[in-house]
Amino acid sequence: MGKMRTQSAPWRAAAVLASVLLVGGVAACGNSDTGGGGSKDDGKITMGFSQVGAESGWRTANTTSIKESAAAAGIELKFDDAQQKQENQIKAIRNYIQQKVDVIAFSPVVESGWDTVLKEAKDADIPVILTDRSVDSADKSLYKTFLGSDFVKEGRLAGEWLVEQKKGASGTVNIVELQGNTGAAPANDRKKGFGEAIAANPNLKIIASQPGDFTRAGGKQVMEQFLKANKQIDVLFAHNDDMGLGALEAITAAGKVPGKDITIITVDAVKDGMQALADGKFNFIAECSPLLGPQLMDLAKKVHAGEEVPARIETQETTFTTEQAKEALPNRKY
Ligand code: GYE
Repeated sequence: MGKMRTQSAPWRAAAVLASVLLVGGVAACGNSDTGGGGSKDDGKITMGFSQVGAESGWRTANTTSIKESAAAAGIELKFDDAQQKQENQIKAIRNYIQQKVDVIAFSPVVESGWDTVLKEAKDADIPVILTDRSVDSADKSLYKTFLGSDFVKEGRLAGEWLVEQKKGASGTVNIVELQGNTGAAPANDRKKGFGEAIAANPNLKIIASQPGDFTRAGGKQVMEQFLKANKQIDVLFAHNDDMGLGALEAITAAGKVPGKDITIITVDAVKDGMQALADGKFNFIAECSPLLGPQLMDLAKKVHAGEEVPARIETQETTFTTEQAKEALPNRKY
C-alpha cells in the first residue's frame, strides 16, 4: 500500500479505473445471478409467471397454489397479474426474456396471437410451459408442455347431466349460457362440449349466450339482460361458479327461485360455488381444479434439467350434485 501512495498521478488513475472495472464486473455478474440469468452458480431456478388476472375464486386459488408451490420447491418466482389483457401478458413475457429467467410459465387469457412472443422466448432458449389454458399455435415446438383441464369434457359432463335430468321433458327447455371471456380456451371449449352433449335431445335449446367474463359482476349484469329479454328461462349454464353466483342475485331480484324455477349448472367447484350447490341454489357443478402449482414446479425443474416431459398433462377432476357437495364441502380447501 505504501508503494501505491508513492505512485505517480497517471498510475493512480489507472489503478482506480482498474478497480472500478473489477467491482463493476463482479456487480454485473451478481445481478445476472439474482436476476435469474441462465448461468447460475446457486442452482436456483427462476420462473417468470404471467397470470391472467384475479377475476374469479378459481383464479385466486390458482395464484395461491403457484406462489406456495414455488416457495416449497425452492424456485424463485417472478409473478405478474395481466388484469385480463393479452398485451400485458406479452409485455410481461418480454420482460422475463430480457431478464433471462430460466423458465417462463403462463396462463394465456385468450387462445390466439401468441406465436411472435413464443418465438422470441424460443430464440432466447427459454423454455415455456403453458398452464391452465392453452394456445392455438400450430407450431407445438413453441412450448414444452400444457398442464391443465380438459374444458371440452367439463362442458360435456355439464350437458350430459342436463340431458339425463330433462329426459322426460315434453316441451322445449329454454337454456341461457354465460360464457367466459371471449376467445379464452375454457369459454370456447366449455361451450363446445355442452353444445355437443345437449344435441342428444332436440328439446334442449340455447336461447341466449353471452360473455360474462368469468366475473360475478359480469354474470349478474348479463343475467339481468337475459331475464328481461326472455319470459321463460328454464336452465342457466354458466362457464364458472363466479358468474353463476352473480346471476343468483339477478334471478332473486327478478322474483324467481334459483335452483328451482331455474336449474343452474356451473363449472369450477370453488368453495362459494359448492356452498350454493349444497344450499340447493345451484344444481350441478363440473369440477375444474386450480391446484396446478405442485405439478407446474415439478415440470419447471424437469424442463430446466433438459428432461423430456409429456406434451400434454391433463388435470384429474370430477362432478358434484347437491348431495355430493354437502359431503365434500367441509374438506374443501379453496
Ligand atoms: O374456470 C374460471 C377462471 O381458466 C380454468 O378461468 C380457468 C377459468 C376458470 O376465471 O373461473
